[in-house]
Amino acid sequence: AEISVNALIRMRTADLALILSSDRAELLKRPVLKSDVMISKVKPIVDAVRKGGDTALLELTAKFDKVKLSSLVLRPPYSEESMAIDGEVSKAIDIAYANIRKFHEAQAERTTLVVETMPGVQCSRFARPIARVGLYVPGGTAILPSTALMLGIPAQVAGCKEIVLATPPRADGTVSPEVMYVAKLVGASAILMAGGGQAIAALAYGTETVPKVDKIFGPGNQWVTAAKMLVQNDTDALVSIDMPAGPSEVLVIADHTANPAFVAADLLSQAEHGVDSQVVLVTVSLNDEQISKIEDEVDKQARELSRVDIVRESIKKSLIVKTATVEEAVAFSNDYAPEHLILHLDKAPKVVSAIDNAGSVFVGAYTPESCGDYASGTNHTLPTNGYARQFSGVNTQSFQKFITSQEITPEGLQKLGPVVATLADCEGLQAHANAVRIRLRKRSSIE
Ligand code: HSO
Ligand code: ZN
Repeated sequence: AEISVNALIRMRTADLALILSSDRAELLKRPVLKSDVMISKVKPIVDAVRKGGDTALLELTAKFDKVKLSSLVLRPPYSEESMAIDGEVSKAIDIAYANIRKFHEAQAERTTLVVETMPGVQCSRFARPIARVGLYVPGGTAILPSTALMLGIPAQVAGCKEIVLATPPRADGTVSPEVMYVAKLVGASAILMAGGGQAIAALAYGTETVPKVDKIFGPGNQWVTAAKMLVQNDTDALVSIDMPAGPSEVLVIADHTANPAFVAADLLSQAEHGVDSQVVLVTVSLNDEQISKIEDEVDKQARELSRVDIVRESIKKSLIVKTATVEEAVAFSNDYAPEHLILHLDKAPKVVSAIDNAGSVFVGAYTPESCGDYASGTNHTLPTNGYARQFSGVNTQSFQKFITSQEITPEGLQKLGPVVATLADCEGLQAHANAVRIRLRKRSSIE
C-alpha cells in the first residue's frame, strides 16, 4: 500500500504518428458498458415497483439506501427548516439560477412557425411543454444541487406542469437542504425520496403516492441508466428519456501556449467525479519536456485533493494523445466525440468552427469546465460515451414537443388535391384518393 500511495499519478501516452490505425480506433473506445447485462439485472427491481408500488419502493429504499421512510413524497410548501442553507451558498445558487435561466429562456421555442407551401396550403408548427417530467438527481459520493438546477430550470422555463425531482434520501431520511432549496426555486411539484432503478420505475409507472411522468431526465449510475433504457422500451410505461448516460468525460487539446497548471486542473476537475471518469489530453506539437510539465502538475495537484483516491483510479485509466497539428488534434477529438471539450490553444476561438462532435466546448485559457458545470448558463447534462455524434445536451426544447398543423383553402385543394390523388392511386389506397376527390367534385358541381 505504501508503494502505491507514493506512486506517481500518471496517464498513459500514445503518439498518433507512431501507431497503427487499429490502435487509434482502440484509443477512441470507452470501457465497454454492458447495457444488456445491466438491464437484465435491474429488471426485477423495476418489476417489483411496477407491481408493488409504494410498499415495494419503501422496502427497496430500506434495503439499498438503509433508510426506513414513513412516506416517500414531499409536496410544497417545503418547510423553511428543510431548505436552511449557508448564506454564501444561497447567493451562489441564486446567481447560477439567474444565468442558467437567462440562457435557457432564450432557447424556448415560443413562436408558431407558419409556411405557405403552395397558394392556399398553410403548414405550421408550434411547441407545447411535456406535461409531466421526472428529474433524477444522483446521491452517492457528492451532493448535486447543480444537477437539480440544470434539469429543473429548463423544465420550469418550458412550462411543465408536474415537475417531480427524485433523489436518494440521506441516512437520516431527509434530502440535502441545498437540493431542497433548488427544488423550491425551480418550482418542483413533488420530491421523491428514492434512488436507483427503483426511483426510475416509480417515475415511469407511478405508484399510490408517486406521480407517473411522461419523460425522465438526468444522470445516474449504471443501475439508473439501465432502468431508464428498460422503461423507455415498455409501452405500458409510455415514457421517454433524455439520453443514455455514461461516465463523465473531458478531452483537453493543448498547444505550446497552454499553461500546464491550468491544463492539469481541468483534467483533474473531471477525474474527481468518479473512478470511471474518462480524461483525455491531446497535445499539439509538444515535446516530451513540455508534456512532462503537465504530467508533473497533474501529480502535484492531485495529491492535494480530498478525492485523491478517486483521481488515482481515473487518471490511471486516462490517456495522453500526441499529435503534430491542430487539424490532427481536432480530427481525433471529432472522432472521440467528447462530452466536454476544452481548447487550450493559440487563437482558440478560431478552432470552434472545426468542431463537429462534442457535448459542450470551453474556449480559451480562462474558460474552465467548472464554470459550465455550475453557473455560466449552459447545461451540464450532456451526451457521453460518444453519443455527442447524434445527441444534444439537455436544453429547453428537451422539455417541449412540437405539433404540426395545416389549413387548406378550397383553392389550395384545387391545386394540391390532384397531386395527392395521384400518389394515393399509386399506393393503391383508394380511400385516401376519395377523401380528396369527393371534395373536388363538390366544388366543381357548385361552380
Ligand atoms: N461535470 C459533471 C457535472 C457536474 N460537475 C456536477 C460538478 N457538479 C458532468 O457533466
Ligand atoms: Zn463536473
